[in-house]
Amino acid sequence: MNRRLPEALNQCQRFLFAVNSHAKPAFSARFLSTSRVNHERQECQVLVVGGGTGGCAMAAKLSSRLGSNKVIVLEPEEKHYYQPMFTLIGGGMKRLDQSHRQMSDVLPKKAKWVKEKAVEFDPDNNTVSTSGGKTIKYDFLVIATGMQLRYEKIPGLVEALETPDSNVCSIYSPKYVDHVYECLRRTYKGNVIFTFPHCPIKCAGAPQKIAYISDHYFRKLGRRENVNIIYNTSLPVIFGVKHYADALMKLVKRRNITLNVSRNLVEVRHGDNIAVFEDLTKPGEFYEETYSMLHVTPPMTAPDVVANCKQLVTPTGFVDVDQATMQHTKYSNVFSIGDSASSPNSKTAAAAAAQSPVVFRNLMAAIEGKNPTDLYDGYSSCPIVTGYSSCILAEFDYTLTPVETFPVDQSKERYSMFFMKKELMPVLYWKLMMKGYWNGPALMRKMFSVLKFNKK
Ligand code: UQ1
Repeated sequence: MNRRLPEALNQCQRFLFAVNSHAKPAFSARFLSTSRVNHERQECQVLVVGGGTGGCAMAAKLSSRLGSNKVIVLEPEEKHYYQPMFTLIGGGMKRLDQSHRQMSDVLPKKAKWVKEKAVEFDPDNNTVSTSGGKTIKYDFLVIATGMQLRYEKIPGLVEALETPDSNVCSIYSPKYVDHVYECLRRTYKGNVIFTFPHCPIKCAGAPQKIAYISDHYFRKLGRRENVNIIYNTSLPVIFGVKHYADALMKLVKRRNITLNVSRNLVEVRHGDNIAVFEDLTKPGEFYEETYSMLHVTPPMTAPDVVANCKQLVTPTGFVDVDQATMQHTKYSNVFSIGDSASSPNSKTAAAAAAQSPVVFRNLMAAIEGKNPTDLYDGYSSCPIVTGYSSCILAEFDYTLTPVETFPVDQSKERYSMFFMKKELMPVLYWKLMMKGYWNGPALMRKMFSVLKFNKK
């Protein structure tokens, strides 16, 4: 009887929630349709769509140069998350509340914040319409919407993630990241599986970072003997840059992590603790693996609002920009920065940092009627955290050759790089990048090489 009581209460709660969540939209929709829709028209010199990493950095640079009320930022969220902290939260090294700030504190004061969603782009008329019924007319547009997490594309996954005792977790969403450490804490044996989906994702190093952190966690607590760590990636290799892939292959072997390439998660049956994978080298061939813990990296796409505007995007739905200038290939008054752009760089905050001065200078040139001349080389960086005190700092460009900042071999695991990732990067992000003062480490790299610290 006693054991059934919480379940009954839970069901009762769920019923009340269902009643509430059905009642509310119907109620507010009635009011929306009469009095709350706003058909206001607004104008600005530059419209930045998205208040994430790229959007905030661009808004800071542009509003500081152009002055007050020239820039509008369109962003519906109340909170701005520093997403690079999510792997550390998963490992219990940081708390979720340390990863965010109020959007109003992060966006520059000289820009106007419209706290609404973009619902339609019309680049032929230089307008964007919003969820609150506004039409914003711009001279120049910066698209910085980021990517959309698509957990729902894997049958059974959302249900599993939302069932508290399912041991299925994911660092990628602020909604689920807290549960990762909880899953680690209650796992003592069995298969602990990590996945990487069959599509481009943001921070492609993160799915393996959390695997390495978990491996270290189980070792520290003496549970590793009874736990199999399995890293299943849809990619054909562990990492796209050979210099780091070689180091990671050694690490995986040394730490007895099972690496399966070309394996794509297609279903989660959380009632039976079964994950279903497709072998991408033999399409149509599926196999089941039981797990005691499953960490999922969701499929990701460009946001629907971007992908739906066919004139703006490539066939995969990303904003069709020149990969060097970041200017749109057809609309010269449109630029994109960060994860929403089609440029084939690895999608990270470091990439957005390196793109930001390029987009800024090229947009300023466009305002003056000139051609863009500043070029982005595809720089991206991925601090691959390999445990509770070590990190490999991968840095590379479009050619997938390492472009390392520091005068040491960065493919080696180091505490210094871990300290930089955990303690220095968040400060750099909030204090410099969000104010428009961080353009990536290119200058630092040049300084080290001029000082003859260059290892080559
Ligand atoms: C970086 O520029 C950046 O963007 C702010 C990150 O994201 C948080 C990073 O993790 C890294 C490593 C860089 C590159 C910076 C240096 C000093 C190598």
